[in-house]
Amino acid sequence: MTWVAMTAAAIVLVGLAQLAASCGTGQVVFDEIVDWDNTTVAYPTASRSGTSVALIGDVDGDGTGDAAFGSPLADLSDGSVTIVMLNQDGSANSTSVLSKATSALTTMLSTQAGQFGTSVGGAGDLNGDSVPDLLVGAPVLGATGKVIIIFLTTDAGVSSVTTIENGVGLGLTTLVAGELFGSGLATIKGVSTINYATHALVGIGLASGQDRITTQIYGSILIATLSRVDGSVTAFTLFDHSQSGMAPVTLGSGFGSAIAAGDVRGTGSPLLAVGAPLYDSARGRVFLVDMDWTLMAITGMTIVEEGALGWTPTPALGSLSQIGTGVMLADINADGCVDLALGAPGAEEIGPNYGMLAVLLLNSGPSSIAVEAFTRISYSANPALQSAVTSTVRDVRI
Ligand SMILES: [Ca+2]
Ligand SMILES: [Ca+2]
Ligand SMILES: [Ca+2]
Repeated sequence: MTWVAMTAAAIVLVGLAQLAASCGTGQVVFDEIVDWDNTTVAYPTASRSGTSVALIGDVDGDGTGDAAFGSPLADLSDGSVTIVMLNQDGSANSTSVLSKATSALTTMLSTQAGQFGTSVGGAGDLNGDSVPDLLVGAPVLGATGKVIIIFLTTDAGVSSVTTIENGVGLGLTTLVAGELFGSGLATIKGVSTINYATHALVGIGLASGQDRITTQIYGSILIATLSRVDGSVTAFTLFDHSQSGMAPVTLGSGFGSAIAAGDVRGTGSPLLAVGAPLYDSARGRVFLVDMDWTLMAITGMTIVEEGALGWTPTPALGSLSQIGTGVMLADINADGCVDLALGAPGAEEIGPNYGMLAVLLLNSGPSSIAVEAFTRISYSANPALQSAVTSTVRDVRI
């Protein structure tokens, strides 16, 4: 099993292994670490490379899935995304950088520092040419932020581009200026009402989303159904703080900074994990959001934070840990129960560097969510990482 853990200085693929036991028990151990650094993948400097990452499918058709990572502060915050063709062992075979220097993106990205690459996502092929395509969030591009859908060629070039924004898939005034639309991106699988042969479902974060009644900023998420003919939005729902089920989200929490989806309860229906890393002056937390996908409604929220649900990390993460800057849901230990991983880039550490990745092994059911074991992956806790990890963990994806 391969993870991609992103840091500002290196990109680390971590293979994790564990003997399967009953759900949520046991210990996660490292199986393999593959480090991408500037000798294997060229990063733009001071670009926050690794702010986002996604495994996007097999772009070049060699049988191995490929990856993409964002560098939103590249080129004075115009941003870039690097597509990495992977070898089977997780090493980089070749790379392709998408930025305003890419002709299909020049006009869109040249107008301002839009932080293209703040989020990246893969929803498979969205234009019917069998090549997986790429979604990229640029949360300060234009007044409201945009999600850009990039139709890829097999050499990781761009065949064409479309967007999700006001007037393109959304209503003319769906998004309000300054909401940071595209701060997080997730592909949502397993929703019974979606025909995945013809459509994809994605969750998009608005980390500064406004309550539409009070105009105060809480953070929001937008769920969009995309056509696999041309990537266009065929339906969407915006969950701002004024909507039913959103009351637990607090002011200024950055809700929507990161999103993931997975069938945590084992009911056959995914819930969402939504990061709110600015909660409590940047302590951060994650909301597990139960959804009624037929009604497209939020039915409940479970809060994951230090000290809750049985997660009691030692040493404590501290008051600026920014829990939920990155989130991932996946069955990490292959025991049949979906687990949660969290990036906490400000977590206090023993040693010179802050930041950690928390792996929370869950044992959940239709009416309960419990953390039964947890593992700290960080500079100080894992000597094997010390040669690779020199800065903070932003994001994790499987
Ligand atoms: Ca490939
Ligand atoms: Ca395609
Ligand atoms: Ca599991």
